Amino acid sequence: MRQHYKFKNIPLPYSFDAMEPYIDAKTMEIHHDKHLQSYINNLNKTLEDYPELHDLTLEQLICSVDMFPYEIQKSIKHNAGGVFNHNFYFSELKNSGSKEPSGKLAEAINTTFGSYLEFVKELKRMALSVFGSGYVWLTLDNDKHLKIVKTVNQDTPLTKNLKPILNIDVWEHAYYLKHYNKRSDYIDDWFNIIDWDKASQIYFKHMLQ
Ligand code: MN3
Repeated sequence: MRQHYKFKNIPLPYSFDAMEPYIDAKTMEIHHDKHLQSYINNLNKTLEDYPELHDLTLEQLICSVDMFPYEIQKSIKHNAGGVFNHNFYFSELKNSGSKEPSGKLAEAINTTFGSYLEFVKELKRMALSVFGSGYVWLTLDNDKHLKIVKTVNQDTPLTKNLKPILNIDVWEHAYYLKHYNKRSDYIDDWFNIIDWDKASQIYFKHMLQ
């Protein structure tokens, strides 16, 4: 995630069918190779004529967007957000790990939400309540408390001073081929393929800071 211009589409660390039967191979392929690719292309195109922005990372682009020339603000917000959000989503999918969090993150989830099942319920409720397109995130706030938030379109929690730990893409393109309009089924399936080890590492890193 330390890339800067010119951004490239990082190949997935698993095959397109790795998340079967929870997410189908075709969805993974189109999601990564077409949807994410177009955010990358659009971001690179927007930045092309602004060499002063070429050393900035995605996070820096997202958090400093208000200081950029007005004519590119909207495109950077949308496309840098699109790249960041998708990278985050794809990097925390795993079909062979533990199905529930463990260690310090599990303790924090239990303390904050009551239990893992209550956490699942709350995250699902939030994910179903995203009107239109967006994401739901497990984040860490400034007081190092876990917080579930939703973002619309390609907004990110970074601009709200929240540190992302986990996200689910609830844009229709993330599930429509398999789950049709049933977002609820997609969310249930997604809970089977969360890379909890990765989420724990990120949580631990932020807690140490
Ligand atoms: Mn998507």
